[in-house]
Amino acid sequence: MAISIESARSIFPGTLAASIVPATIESFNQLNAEDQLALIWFAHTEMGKTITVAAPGAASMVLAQGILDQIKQMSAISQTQVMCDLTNRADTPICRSYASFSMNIKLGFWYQLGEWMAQGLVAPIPEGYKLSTKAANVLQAIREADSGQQITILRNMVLDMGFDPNAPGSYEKIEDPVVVPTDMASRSKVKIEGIENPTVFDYINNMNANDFEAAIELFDPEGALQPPFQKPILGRTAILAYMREECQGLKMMPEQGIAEAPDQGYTPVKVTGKVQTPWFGASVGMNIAWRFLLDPQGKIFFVAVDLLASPKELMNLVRG
Ligand code: ECH
Repeated sequence: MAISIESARSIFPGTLAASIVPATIESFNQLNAEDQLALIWFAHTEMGKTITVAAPGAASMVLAQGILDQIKQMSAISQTQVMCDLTNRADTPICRSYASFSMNIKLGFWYQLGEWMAQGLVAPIPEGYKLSTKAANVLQAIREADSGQQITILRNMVLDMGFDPNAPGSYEKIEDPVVVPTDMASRSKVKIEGIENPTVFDYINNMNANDFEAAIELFDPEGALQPPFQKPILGRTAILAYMREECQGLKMMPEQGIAEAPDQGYTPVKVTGKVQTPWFGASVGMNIAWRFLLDPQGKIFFVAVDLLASPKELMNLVRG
């Protein structure tokens, strides 16, 4: 069979992803806005007892500051209305602006509102708010997830809010400030048990150095990157834009891997390990698999990043 991005998606089919993430998001989406906001508040508060979220960098927050200040000036009723609108994806100017924020600005926006809610500067969740049975079940599902899965659920909830008039992501993005890649002398070099492939090492080391220009050169021009629970992003230009938005400051710690014999010149390689996000640093290590398909020139034709169902999956390196 000819090799395509579609066929590449099913390499290492035994890899078990954390299906709790899409399942929980689906149940969450069926709740009303009040329940959604209260549920996130409770989940966020409970998680805050064991994991620490870092305040976003001031530079990126400048871009959301105008809207944040506008919300701060409003009456409590209007503040609650804005938060419900965002959750309901209503067509309002604030919801349109929100949709144009990069992922980190969206997260930073809610981080700030959360601080203000705790300080009483923005309308809090009413004291004694009782979740519906359905919402309480969703909260319980989140409690039972591991911390990497919990922050992924929370992040996806925040990402889906606001109003994008066309397709999601159709707006011209308000971008994060670009970080300078780590200088060559201070770059870390990972070791991966069972792997010798230079492309895989170069990929991880460049990503850890925020050197996305170098990382993108490792891809086949027709190559694709598939983030957890998403469709593949196709081609170097789109992948580079995605990396600039989503990959600054990530710490990738691959541990072990396996390379299969090439099929029609294409080599499947699976690597497992941990990834940390700058939002939570070392307090959350997400269990991740990278499923690479390298083309006959050794370029990345396809790489899927999976959030794993359990730590046991880190050891699942059986041949596809
Ligand atoms: C409050 C109540 C009202 C409503 C809301 C509230 C605030 C919520 C807040 C939530 C903050 C959540 C945060 C979540 C951050 C999650 C980050 C994650 C990152 C995962 C990254 C991965 C990277 C993997 C990749 C690799 C590659 O090789 C290629 C690229 C890529 C409480 C006010 C809403 C404040 C901060 C999950 C897995 C390894 C695919 C990117």
